[in-house]
Amino acid sequence: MNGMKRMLPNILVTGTPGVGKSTMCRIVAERTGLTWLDVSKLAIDNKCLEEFDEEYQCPVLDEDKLLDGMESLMSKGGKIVDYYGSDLFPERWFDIVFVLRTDNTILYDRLTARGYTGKKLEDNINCEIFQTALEEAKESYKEEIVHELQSNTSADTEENVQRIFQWFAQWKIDNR
Ligand code: DAT
Repeated sequence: MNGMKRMLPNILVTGTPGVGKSTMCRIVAERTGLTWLDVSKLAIDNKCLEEFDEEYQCPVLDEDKLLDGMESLMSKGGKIVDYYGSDLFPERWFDIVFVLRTDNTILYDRLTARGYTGKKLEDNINCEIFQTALEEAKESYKEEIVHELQSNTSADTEENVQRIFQWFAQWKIDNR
C-alpha cells in the first residue's frame, strides 16, 4: 500500500455492463459516504478516450492517462470504483472486490432496453455466460478478497448493499 495506510477502504465493483454496478454503487455511496467513481465517466471527463475502434464499436482507452489521474484519488481511500474491467488497476488500490452477476435472459432484456444490438449485445451476453469479469477479477486480485454477488432483482441489490455496508463497518473497527 505504498507504505501508507488508508483511513478508509477502497472497494472495486466489477461485472458485465448491465449487471447493476452503478445502481448498487449509488446506494452504497449514499449509505457509507464513500465516493463513487464511475470509471467509464471518468475516462470521458479526463479525456482518456482516443480513436474509435470499428470492430468493437467503442473508443480506445488511454489506460496510463486514466490510471495516472486516478492515483491520487485512490491513495486517499474511501472510493467505490465501478468498472466492467478489473485487470488494468494496481492490485494495491483495493481492499475488496465484488463481481456482480446476472442471469443471461435478464441481462439480455436489460441490455436491449439500453439499446444494445448485434455484436455488442452478443459479446456482452457471452462475457456473462463465460464469466469473464469474475475470471479477470480472480486473476488480478487475491481470491479471498474477490466476492461474487447475484444481481437479478432489486431485493438482490438491497441484500448486496447491506453486505457491503456490514463489511465497511467491520473494516472501520478493524483499522481504527
Ligand atoms: P451497470 O452499471 O452494471 O451497467 P446499471 O446499474 O446501469 O448496470 O443497471 C442496468 C439496468 O438494470 C438499469 O435499468 C437498472 C437495472 N438494474 C440494476 N440492478 C438491478 C437488479 N438487481 N434488479 C433489477 N434491475 C436492476
